[in-house]
Amino acid sequence: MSGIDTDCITLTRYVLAEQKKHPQATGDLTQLLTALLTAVKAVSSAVRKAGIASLYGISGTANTSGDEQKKLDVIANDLFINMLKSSFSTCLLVSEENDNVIQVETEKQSDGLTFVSDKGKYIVCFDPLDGSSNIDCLVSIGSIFGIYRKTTEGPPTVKDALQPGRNTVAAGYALYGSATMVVLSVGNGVQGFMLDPAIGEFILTEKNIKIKPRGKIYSLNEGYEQYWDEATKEYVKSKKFPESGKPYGGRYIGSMVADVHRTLMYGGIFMYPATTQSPKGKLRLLYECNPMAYVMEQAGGKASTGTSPILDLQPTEIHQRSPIFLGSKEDVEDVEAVYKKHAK
Ligand code: P6P
Repeated sequence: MSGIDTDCITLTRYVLAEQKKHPQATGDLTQLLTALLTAVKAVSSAVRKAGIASLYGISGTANTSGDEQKKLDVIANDLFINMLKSSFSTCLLVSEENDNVIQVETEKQSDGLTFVSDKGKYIVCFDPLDGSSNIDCLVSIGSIFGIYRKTTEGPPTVKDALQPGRNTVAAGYALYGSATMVVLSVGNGVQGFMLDPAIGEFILTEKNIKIKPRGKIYSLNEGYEQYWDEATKEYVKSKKFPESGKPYGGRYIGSMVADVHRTLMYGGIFMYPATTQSPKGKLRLLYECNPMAYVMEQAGGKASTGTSPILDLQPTEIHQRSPIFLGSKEDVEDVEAVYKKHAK
């Protein structure tokens, strides 16, 4: 039968092969990613049948940001937490949906058969369903994750989650769009895996993704122009009214994973700057900005606050926000040059 790749590279095969490059590797990261992918597959299934299963609508509970939680938000969060907790590879979790860190304790379940342990060495920061305000209009949404190694002795504390993005061990996102795709970096470039629902496996379809050094698209919410700082106003104006050449195209979906994925694949720049309404920006450092910044740098791009690399920021609070400009290296450097000029 034509069309069947009998030797396709699944995400599991890719991660195992990467693990074998590190003799000291114990397989815990592979185990963690396998558990995380199970959660992604289950979220993908829930997102796809949301209309049928009438999973739309408000669940009636609110998260850290005060956003109304949609039912899919709650399902996605529970899936990520339960799969990661029971993977025996995590000790601490940070979720956009939970006010505080989630300790992975040692506990024996009543059935005596299953238990979770805080002996895992990884910390996972995740947004289980980002862009959920777009659920009811079927715009693409996604899950974002960043994985760190616990570097301290003793029981895990919130300080173990407050690591700079530079310490990332692996990061990526799942995009629930016309298909479900996982984009992942384990520190050796960026790979894209498409979910084949027929076999429930993620298949390598985009090898060694590299972002163009310069693009032709800028992406931000122009409705907030009156709230931008002068540097952002000057930069965006220069894209729309260039001194020479054609203007950039404007694209903005309002779903970070979709906007970032388009930027990665087509080039250009995605921006969520600080505004007078959101002085620290809107997007969260630990589970939105850092994972996306890591993927962008691994793909040859850049991610900046406008004045410094996102990955160099030292977090002080698990839900802290950061301004972010990410994408093609030369486009981000243009923004930094404008900020530098305005700093004088
Ligand atoms: P705004 C979605 O609610 C989200 O968290 C990101 O996915 C997206 O990039 C951003 O907020 C959109 O925010 O203020 O433009 O609606």
